[in-house]
Formats: sequence, C-alpha cells, structure tokens
Amino acid sequence: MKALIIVDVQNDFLPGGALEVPMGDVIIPLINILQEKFPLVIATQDWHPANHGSFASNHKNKKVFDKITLGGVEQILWPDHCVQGTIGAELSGELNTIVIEGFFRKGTDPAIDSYSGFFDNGKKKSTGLSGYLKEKDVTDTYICGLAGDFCVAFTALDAIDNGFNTFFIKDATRPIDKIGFYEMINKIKEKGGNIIDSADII
Ligand code: VGL
Ligand code: ZN
Repeated sequence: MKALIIVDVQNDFLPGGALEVPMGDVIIPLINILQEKFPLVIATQDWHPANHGSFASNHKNKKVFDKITLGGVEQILWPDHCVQGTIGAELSGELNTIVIEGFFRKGTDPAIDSYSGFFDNGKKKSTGLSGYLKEKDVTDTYICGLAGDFCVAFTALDAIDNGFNTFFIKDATRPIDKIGFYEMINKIKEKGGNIIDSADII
C-alpha cells in the first residue's frame, strides 16, 4: 500500500511567511492533484512553542542562520516560524485537506528541533508516524511539500531508514537553498531512495 506524505505546507513557509520558501506556493495545486492517486494521505506540521531553541530570537547575540548546538546536534537558527496556534502554523488554505487522514505535529520540544516527520533531529523521540504507517500496511511512501532541503528531505531519509520504499517527488517540493537541495537529493539516492517527478504518478 502507498501513502502520500505532505510535509509542512504551512503559511509560514509560503511567500510572505516568516520563513518563506521561494515559489513554495506553486506546488500546492500539484499536491492537490497527487492526493487523488493515493489510498492514504497524511500531512505533517512544524509546530513550535514560542520559546523554541531553533529560533534566533531565543538566543542572546545570535542571528538568523547562525549555527549552535541544540539537543546535542548542530542547529541552524531560524526566524520565529510555525508558532503553535498562529496563522503561520496553519496549513495553507489552498491545500485540499479533505482526504488527509492523519496529521502529525513535530518540533514541539523547545530543547531540540525536528525536521523529519518521523523523529527529532537527535533521533530520540518518535512522532509515531512510522508505526501508524506500518499499522496501515504502508510499504511505499511518496514525499512532497516544504522545504525540500530540510523537512521534506529529512522525512524521506527517515522513511528509507524505517524500511519504506521511498519516492521523493522532486517537482512537488521547493527548497530554501538550491545547493543544499541537490546535496540532500544525493543523500536520498545514496540511501536507496527514488527521485521522481509527479508525471511518474499522474
Ligand atoms: C523547516 C526549517 C525550520 C521545514 C522547518 O519545514 O523545512 N525548515 N523548520
Ligand atoms: Zn521549524
């Protein structure tokens, strides 16, 4: 059984948002069409408390894109984004959410970030997504959404590690940084993931 995992299609990652992904909005109509091709669709949400350690604003003498150690792992500092309960944290109003069966929130622990929809960045705590998919007999995961070089890529890597045949839908994602995006695509390929386009599905 196949599942589509829609990663972090939230207002703060769209043009005009706190951590906007260039052209992040153009993939939404495509993701809406892709959903029709899957018997199971799930979505993730970045869902930070206001005191989250990944926010530059929560560290003295640090600015956005500086690097620190958080929860024992390297952390890039971001602008405040996807704060729990804010409009920026809501899924885009353009995203069709009717057939989405499961919503998984991540990044709730202020002491560690969580790019992947499966685990925090230290791999200490699970969101339950892997068990949920296995319980539903999912064998193949198809991953799309924002941002392609962070949460979408890390979700794909963890999907592979958890034994799912994994398909990264390259034209149904957009990155924050293009160079980092191609580095992550290579990592996904090296681990055994498949890089595809939506035309391979539709
Ligand atoms: C993301 C940076 C910080 C993402 C989330 O969804 O890709 N990126 N938090
Ligand atoms: Zn975040």
